[in-house]
Amino acid sequence: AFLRNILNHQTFRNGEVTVNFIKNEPKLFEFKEPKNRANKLINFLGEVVVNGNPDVKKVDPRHKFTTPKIPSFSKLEKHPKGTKDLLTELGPEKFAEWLKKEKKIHFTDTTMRDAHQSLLATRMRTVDMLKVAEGYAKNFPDIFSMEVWGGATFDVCMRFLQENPWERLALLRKAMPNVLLQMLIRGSNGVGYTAYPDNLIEKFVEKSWETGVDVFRIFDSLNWMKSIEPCIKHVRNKTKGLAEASICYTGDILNPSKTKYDLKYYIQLAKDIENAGAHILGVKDMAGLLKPKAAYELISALKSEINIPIHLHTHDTSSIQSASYLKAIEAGVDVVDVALGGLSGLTSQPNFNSMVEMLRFNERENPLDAQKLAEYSNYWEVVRGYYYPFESGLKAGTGEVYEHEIPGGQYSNLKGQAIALGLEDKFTDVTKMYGEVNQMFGDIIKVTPSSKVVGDMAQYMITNNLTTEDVLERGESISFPQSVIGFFKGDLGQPVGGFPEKLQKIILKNEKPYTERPNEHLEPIDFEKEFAEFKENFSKGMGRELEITDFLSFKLYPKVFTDAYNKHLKFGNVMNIPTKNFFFGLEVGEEIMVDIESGKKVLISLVHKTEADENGNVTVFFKINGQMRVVSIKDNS
Ligand code: 3PY
Ligand code: ZN
Repeated sequence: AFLRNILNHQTFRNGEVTVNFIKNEPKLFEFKEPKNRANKLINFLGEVVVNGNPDVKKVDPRHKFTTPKIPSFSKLEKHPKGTKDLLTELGPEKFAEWLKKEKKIHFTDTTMRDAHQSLLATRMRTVDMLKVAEGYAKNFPDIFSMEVWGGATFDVCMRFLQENPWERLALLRKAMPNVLLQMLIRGSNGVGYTAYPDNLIEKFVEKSWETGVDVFRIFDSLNWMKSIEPCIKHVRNKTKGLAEASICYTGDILNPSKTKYDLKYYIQLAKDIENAGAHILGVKDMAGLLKPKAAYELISALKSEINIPIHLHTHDTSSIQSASYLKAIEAGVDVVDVALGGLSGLTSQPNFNSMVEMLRFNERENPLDAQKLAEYSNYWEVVRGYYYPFESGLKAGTGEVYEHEIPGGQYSNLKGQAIALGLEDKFTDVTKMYGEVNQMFGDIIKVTPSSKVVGDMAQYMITNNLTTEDVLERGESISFPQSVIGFFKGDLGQPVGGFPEKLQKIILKNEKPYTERPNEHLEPIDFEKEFAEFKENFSKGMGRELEITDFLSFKLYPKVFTDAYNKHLKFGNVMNIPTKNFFFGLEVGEEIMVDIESGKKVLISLVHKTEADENGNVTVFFKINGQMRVVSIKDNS
């Protein structure tokens, strides 16, 4: 074991061994760790075998799992030069100029972020991404970017998947060093649901860049420049990446009776974004409301009014968004967001494979290899089967989205929440109420976190049998959800046109609202002091040194991080357990191979489990590398 530790040590592998190497490296004498890690793994697997994964609410015993086929690629060949190399060579300004001059349409692949956020409640695990990431980057170096991080992934990684989001990013960076990696950041709300101190967001941006993010898609959930602008500055000052600040599209610019968000409004916002220093303009159609003709008019107008390239994002909830892309492409949009077939459509992005074909022999064709793309789409389609408990159940596109305007990324979550609250039968009522609440709130931009406020209120009203009139007439006696109170106080910033005053008074009761940036009320973080305290409090560690990125995770999500930390102490690193076994456990006789540290695998099989004894304990027999191990698990049923 000692020899193996030496051989595996980076210093040794780099050929930098000096006489003091062994003396200075106490870790070389740590042999027990792998055994310990394997034991922790069977604690986790034993729990799932006996009680199920707490995140899986319903198991379908008839569900058939199939094994995905990983498209071939050469491990030995280097990654071909791609967009990341071009960014390094040109720097962000020149890169943006290059992009604007490109004739062919460019694509962002959202499969590893928004697609599964919108179809599978963000549950996609890193192992499933890593199986194809390297090959994909080698096969498609021309892709504009891979959206792999941010949005809800940060929270869900820790809360439900027991993964470290920073580790995911670092691993994807390593597997895809040649293409741009993209994240979604909610302006001053970072990757959370509330405002954070400015210096926390600044450090977060800096560390995201260092770990692997190149393109920062920045937005604010109320299109409030005061929240977008500082974030653009952080990207410009702390990274060499691209600041892609976005307008969030809502309503319908073609509808003459919807005057709040008209073409003029969007053009002014786009100009403000350009003037604030963005390298790229994002047009973020989070609910998929941008109809084809509107897309043509909006993109044409933006193209003539601003000088930076334009990147369009939509969700195919209505199922007509590929038509909008076609019109936007005709109007000169530079990049569009798509998801590989198997994880595309409905609340996700339009189908990448079909988009490529739609534009075949078009003057803006991007000549990607359809055969190879199909192999990746098939991979994801099969992998998707492992995540069936998280499917939203939406079977067809819906025109109702133009009424309720629920963002694609929220739809599957809202459905899950409705089920948890026993409101499954009333889901249509919830979506209807969502639209009503939006009107009551003054027709606001709805995207995380403002969309969560509208969703919380809609569910609250349905659960308590309340109508809009009830709220307006006897709201004084109603105690509203915390997120709604915070919103009306000003915690998410200021909506376009301000708050409806009467409702604001009803909801806030005696609390006073404010109109400054919420961040101005927040104390800056003292990194040196607080990081030291953090290291002390979490001293049992993760089997490694705690890093500043762990501290950032803690500051963004204190409770979620603490829970994840405690689970880590008990179960160790569960990220490499195959997805089927992570969610559904093992069957008797089933044998799996799990990576417990880079390159070191253990073979685990389930031999037998007993009935629960009189104390409710089940004894589970595993074999680890052929050796019998036993765990006792309390049956919670
Ligand atoms: C997020 O903020 O997570 C979104 O995807 C918004 O559309
Ligand atoms: Zn989206």
